[in-house]
Amino acid sequence: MTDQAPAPYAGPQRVLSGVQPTGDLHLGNYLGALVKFVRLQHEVPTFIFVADLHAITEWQDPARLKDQVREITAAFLAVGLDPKLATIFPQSAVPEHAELAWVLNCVARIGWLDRMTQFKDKAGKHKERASVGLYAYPVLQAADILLYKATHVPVGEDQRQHLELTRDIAQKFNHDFAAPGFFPLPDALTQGPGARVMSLRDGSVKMSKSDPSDNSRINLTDDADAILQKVRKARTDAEVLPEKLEDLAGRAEAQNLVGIYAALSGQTAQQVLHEFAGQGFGAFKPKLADLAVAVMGPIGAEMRRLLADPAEIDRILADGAGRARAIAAPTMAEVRKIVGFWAG
Ligand code: AQP
Repeated sequence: MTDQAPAPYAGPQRVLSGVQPTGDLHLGNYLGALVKFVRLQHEVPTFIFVADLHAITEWQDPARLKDQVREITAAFLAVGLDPKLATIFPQSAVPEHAELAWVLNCVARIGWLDRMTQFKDKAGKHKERASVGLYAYPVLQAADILLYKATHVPVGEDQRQHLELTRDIAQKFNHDFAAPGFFPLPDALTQGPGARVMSLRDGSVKMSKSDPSDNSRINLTDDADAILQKVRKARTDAEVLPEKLEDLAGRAEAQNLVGIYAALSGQTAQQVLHEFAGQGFGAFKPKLADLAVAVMGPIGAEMRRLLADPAEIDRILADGAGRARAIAAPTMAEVRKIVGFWAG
């Protein structure tokens, strides 16, 4: 044993992220993840997948799942992902994700998974009835990332804990199998004004596809009328907007709406307050609704146009799956050798 630091990862930079096909994408997914994908595709080789393996950790109608994958792909394209720049693929088309997840299940410790707050939130009071897959979800996520030796993972703030787990798993694999620097320790890219968009009905919980109230979120497919109604009904308080950001403390709903306005307009929250200080929500909400319609409206329209040609979406996904597998298969072959598998 030496006390030298292990060799750092020396491979190329790669970006990877995924989105589950579990329902309509919303403003939180858009600001927390999708806009970052679009920016990064110009800077670093970028892999974006539709996470159908993750989706079935909770029940999905098999007759709908392929269409759900197409809908998420249409959203990727509509926000500006370019399949020539980014590799866009369905997770289940690359079987190495599940294979690496098994190996990493044997690296991750139960104590580590027991600390994952997303499992606690999703399983609720009846965790004994949750699927084993839901519990092991963060290990599959580690496999998704490490299969491509991704160095940067753009995600919303809610995923930060899972990314820390991925780093722990990578470090333990590299150490236990005496493969220093084999897997990178990826960085979560969570920064940005839309890193944590909250529900429009309750500023203490995140905006989510699975929230039973459709009024809690703005969907990418909402038309102008639906967006106007949802913003109008958004929960707020009776006070006016303050001049200074620190004076928003303790006003979760107000903070959320100001944050959304800032993210959609490309300003800081402080700049937004500068513009609206002294005004109440009666004045602020219509401005926010107009801005949301201006940004989201064209995305929904483009999604509808793309979904009218599912064959083209399928072609993009098949092409992406081939390109993804060209990276994934050699990594998995190396893992088999490192672990000492018979079929190595
Ligand atoms: N409210 C949010 N604010 C910012 N980012 C968010 N993300 C999700 N909600 C917010 C980010 O969107 C990406 C895709 O998420 P996902 O669909 O794979 O899973 P999720 O995080 O579980 O999203 P939802 O909407 O809450 O789905 P359900 O309800 O099915 O669990 C991720 O980068 C996520 O951080």
